[in-house]
Amino acid sequence: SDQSAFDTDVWTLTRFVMETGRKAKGSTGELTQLINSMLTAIKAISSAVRKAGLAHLQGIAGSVNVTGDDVKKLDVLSNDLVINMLRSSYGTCCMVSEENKELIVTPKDKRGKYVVCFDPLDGSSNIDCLASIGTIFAIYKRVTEGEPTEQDALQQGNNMVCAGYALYGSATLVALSTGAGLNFFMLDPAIGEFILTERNVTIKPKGKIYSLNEGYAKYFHPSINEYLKHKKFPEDGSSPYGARYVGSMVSDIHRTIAYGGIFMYPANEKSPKGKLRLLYECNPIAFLIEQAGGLATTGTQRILDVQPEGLHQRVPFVVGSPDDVNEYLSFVQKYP
Ligand code: AMP
Ligand code: P6P
Repeated sequence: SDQSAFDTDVWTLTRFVMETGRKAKGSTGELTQLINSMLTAIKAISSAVRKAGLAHLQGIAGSVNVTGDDVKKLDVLSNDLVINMLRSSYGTCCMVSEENKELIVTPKDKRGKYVVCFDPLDGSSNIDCLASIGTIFAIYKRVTEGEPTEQDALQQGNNMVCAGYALYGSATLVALSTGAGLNFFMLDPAIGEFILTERNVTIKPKGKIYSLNEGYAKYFHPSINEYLKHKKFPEDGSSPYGARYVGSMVSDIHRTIAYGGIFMYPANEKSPKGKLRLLYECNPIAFLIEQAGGLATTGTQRILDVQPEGLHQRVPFVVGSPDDVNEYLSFVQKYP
């Protein structure tokens, strides 16, 4: 049995969020309640993901989502969990989910002042091969009065109040920021709480790993293939970079923050805007990466500066250690 002394003053994520909430001048507790409701959904998703193989939650649910992917049962379950937990927090006026084509408007009697854009189970095409998957979310204050509209969700990432991701990997981790640094928390299943494990996480200025799906090399813009050539055959005598690609963005992003380097889902001839969605994949990850001292760009624009036009719009996505992203940008300049 675990002989370590039982921590009777443990820093749980619930406590951490209440603490930062108390320090926020004039806060009513609404955001704290909203964040903690999101965490409840994440704990439930974690439990479902761990049981998926046994509970036969895998397999096609028979329908397809807005992106034309086969919807797996875990996707549907995760989506329902997030929507129900956020709705019952009384903190949202509307939500955007990767699984719902339309804006999800909160019933009047349950409305609050926040908007949440989320991907309930990112990487779900990896469920059946047991690769790690994740949940991603971004929180904004509404900008309209009265009936919520898409305008409340179509805000620049600069307006974000809070963002986070959960990674259902060898352990379940939550990365969270409310704009004052990036913190990591690990789920302790024994007490069903996320425990603070790393404060003010910072990404290395430069890494040694590049991460992208090179299967699209035939369709990449020359700047990408020239950059990759430089990583593989450095002309300056430096060592070539290692390649890592899980194909589940939260895994690839978390490794990039933990070890440094660059993650890319660039545009290609077949997907001129790339594949990843601005509102609930790129913006929250860009917010978190910048909190860790990293950069996040479309290749021509800082991600958080992009003015969204559609709930499910895609953007090219290059993020990671500042020196690596800036080196990539120098190739964009060199090979316009
Ligand atoms: P609230 O009254 O709870 O909606 O909070 C008002 C504002 O205070 C939020 O939009 C945040 O900018 C800040 N705030 C509230 N709670 C927290 C928290 N737990 N952590 C960080 N900032 C918070
Ligand atoms: P590709 C998973 O389906 C996902 O949305 C992201 O998690 C991941 O980064 C990307 O798609 C992988 O896409 O085209 O490399 O298979």
